[in-house]
Amino acid sequence: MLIENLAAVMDSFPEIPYKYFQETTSTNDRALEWIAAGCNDLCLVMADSQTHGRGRLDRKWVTRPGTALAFSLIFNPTDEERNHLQMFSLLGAVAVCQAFESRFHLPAQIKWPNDVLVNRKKLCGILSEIQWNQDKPAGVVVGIGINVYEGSVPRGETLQFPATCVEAEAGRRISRSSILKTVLENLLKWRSGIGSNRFHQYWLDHLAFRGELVSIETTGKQVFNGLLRGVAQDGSLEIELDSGKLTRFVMGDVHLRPEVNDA
Ligand code: BT5
Repeated sequence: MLIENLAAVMDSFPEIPYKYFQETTSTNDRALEWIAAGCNDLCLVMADSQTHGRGRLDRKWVTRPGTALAFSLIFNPTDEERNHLQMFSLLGAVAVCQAFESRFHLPAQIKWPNDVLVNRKKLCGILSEIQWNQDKPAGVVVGIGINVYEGSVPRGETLQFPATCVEAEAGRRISRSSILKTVLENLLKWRSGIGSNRFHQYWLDHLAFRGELVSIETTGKQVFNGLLRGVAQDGSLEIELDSGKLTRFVMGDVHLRPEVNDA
């Protein structure tokens, strides 16, 4: 199924050439190939469904036909942006969060590092990847998956975190095309603010679980418990460990500790 009104949406962004796939392995795969073949700043790959959608650490991301948004926007980073490439995935989270909050009036929050939650359930995941040309970044891909309609939330799979979709949270159907349009507008709008105080403040103000007791599992499978204090300007997560020591994490998965938060 073609995303409803896709051509009309993309007419609003004449500067963004795009490729649309009914089904593909992963829009990030197609985007990385497009960079390798040569493409300009701001090119978009979209798919109705993905057979090998992926999350961080090669985890699986499910995109069911006719229900969700899966797209990857390619950035050709400027010299200035090359200094903070890791911030591009945060750009995606800020753009999606603001789309849901301002345009669709949903209480969206950002779960570090880059999930978007509504009512504490995951509605969007973001995977940013870089295509290198020798030691220079040839392009950055910001891949965004959003559960839109009923049926988009994976069933019968073990999810790492409770999940939801826009239709369930809004209590009405909001079209994929209007979400896509608002997110693209926000991505373009926030790009120049990457790394700025305003960007950092938005991120802090919308940080899920701030001031709550959490555990963080690092990529080395070590688990740390503490109070989630905030995020630093460079995007690292600040946790006051149970020992009292304020520690910054650059990678990992955060979970609430209901057993202590509910106590
Ligand atoms: C993410 O990883 O959440 C990043 C997902 C990025 C998906 C987009 S879609 C467009 C582009 N093309 C791609 O191939 N990827 C990007 P992570 O934080 O590692 O979370 C992955 C975990 O989310 C999985 O292990 C599942 O538990 C869960 N999950 C999978 N599909 C889901 C869905 N549709 N909704 C909610 N949770 C899901």
